[in-house]
Amino acid sequence: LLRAVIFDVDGTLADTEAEGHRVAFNEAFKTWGLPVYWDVAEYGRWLGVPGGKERIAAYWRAHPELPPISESEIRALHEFKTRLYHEMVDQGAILLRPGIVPLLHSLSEHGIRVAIATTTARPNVEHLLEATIGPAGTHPFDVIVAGDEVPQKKPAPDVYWEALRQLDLTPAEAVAVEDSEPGYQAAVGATLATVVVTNAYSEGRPFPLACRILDNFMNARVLDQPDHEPISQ
Ligand code: XBP
Ligand code: MG
Repeated sequence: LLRAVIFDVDGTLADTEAEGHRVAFNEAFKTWGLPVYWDVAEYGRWLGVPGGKERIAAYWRAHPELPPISESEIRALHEFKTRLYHEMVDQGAILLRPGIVPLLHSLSEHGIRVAIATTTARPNVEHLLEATIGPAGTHPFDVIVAGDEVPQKKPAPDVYWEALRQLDLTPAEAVAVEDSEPGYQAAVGATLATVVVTNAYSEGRPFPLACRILDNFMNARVLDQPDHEPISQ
């Protein structure tokens, strides 16, 4: 029986990347006098590296001509980027994807719990939920697990295993909702039935093990079928 739906955040609950994280990274690079600018297409290529600090490190490794950057500088740069991202989110620059709020209501009407398994840091999720749903305590998510709280970020399945542990459920009792290749790999790796809801970055990519591929949440609703296809268009 389906007992919970575990959502990814970036790209799934909200389109946070192109006009959110990307803009904050670029602003941070500029403020620090670093000669790096990620346009939408370039950023899309680096989204294959999940995790902001990991993404910066991978980019620097691929560009030896850049001034060297230490691990502690990456941490500080990323903290600065995170503050800029929070300001953007707090100002209402990022909205939930259309259809998410009715879907959350529909799940709760069916007694299905909702959780979050994300690569990004917990405060990013809290700022986003506060700006879009309401102050702490008003959002419906029972369990939130963030990337820095598990040994390995996506595409490793750790964040999904930890969400299941905190929900006290088996993989057969939950469904994951993801938007990207690393997220899909993490969810499938945790043996979860996985619905992929694509966005501009993942549209048209193959997700052979997904139980459903949608391109938006507009007509997503709960079917609560035992065959693991609870969300349908
Ligand atoms: C999201 C990410 C994150 C964000 C930036 O992946 O990979 O790194 O791009 O957030 P997913 P941070 O949607 O699979 O969770 O800078 O906080 O890492
Ligand atoms: Mg995502």
